[in-house]
Amino acid sequence: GGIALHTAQQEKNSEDYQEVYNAIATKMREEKDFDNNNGYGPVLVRLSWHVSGTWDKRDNSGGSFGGTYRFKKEMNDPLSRGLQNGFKFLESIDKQFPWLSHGDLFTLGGVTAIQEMQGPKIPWRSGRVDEPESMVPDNGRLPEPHYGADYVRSYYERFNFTDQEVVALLGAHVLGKAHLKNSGYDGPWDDESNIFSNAFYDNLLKLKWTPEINDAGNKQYDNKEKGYMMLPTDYALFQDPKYLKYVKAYANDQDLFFKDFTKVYTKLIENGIEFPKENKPHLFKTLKEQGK
Ligand code: ZEM
Repeated sequence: GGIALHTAQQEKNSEDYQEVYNAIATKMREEKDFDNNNGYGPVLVRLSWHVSGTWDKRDNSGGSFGGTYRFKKEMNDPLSRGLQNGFKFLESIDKQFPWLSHGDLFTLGGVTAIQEMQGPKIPWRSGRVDEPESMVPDNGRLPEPHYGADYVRSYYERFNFTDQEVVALLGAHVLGKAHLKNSGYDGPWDDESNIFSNAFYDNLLKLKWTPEINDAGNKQYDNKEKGYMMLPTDYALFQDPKYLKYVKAYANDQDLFFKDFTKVYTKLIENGIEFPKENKPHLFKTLKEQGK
């Protein structure tokens, strides 16, 4: 993490960033058949989370600031398998906008993907600055899917996230799917895997989940009828009464979910960064809102 410096990028305004947004959104549209028609939205959201999820509050190391995911050690973290697809997708955007830092590119990718998949508006600030390879955090800072509520709660302690914030953030697991080859888990969380909604909570609450051992030998929770799955860390939100309270609230109220998700996701992608006061958040229009 660090303090945003005065760079050439500092001269850019909302219109410049809207242009980057539009380039990402247009490319998403052009390549919408990726991963069995999920498109690149889900993998871009996961990428924005993994580049931010290395942050450690104790020494303000890691996080989205330095854009260090671009270096091999971070990119090859076994827990980030599959995210190289998101990185490759963003390479042409990186070339088109050479003034944009990598941390800003990765986080703006997530914001664009969420909004284009009908999610909430995420106010986004620029100002991350590329840091050198020596700043790449060691692997091991991302969470594993195999465990229950105690693990999830203590993991997110590192970000100071409350139970409510953890439940709100994990609603992103309505998007995309688990790929056996990437993670040793298999299947989608919903059939509308490229629409951002509160369906994750609804499915978790209302469907019947059966623990099963998958083809990689990992325990996951399956709903045979729909063909959906839950990771052990997802199912933990149903098992733990303190988490369950928020699962119910978000299943009942999509506006509340959108509001709380926006807050915690913004916190996630800004963790450890001191933005200069003049760096006001930008609010982007979707392609649709622009009539494009
Ligand atoms: Zn995920 N996630 N995640 N996640 N995630 C997967 C996929 C996706 C965990 C996890 O182990 C996994 C958050 C938190 C946590 C997304 C977004 C966010 C997969 C499947 C696993 C195993 C990967 C694969 O096989 O390709 C764990 C343990 C988490 C915390 C406890 C948070 C927070 C997210 C965003 C805010 C998304 C969008 C996907 C789908 C990716 C895709 O390629 O379809």
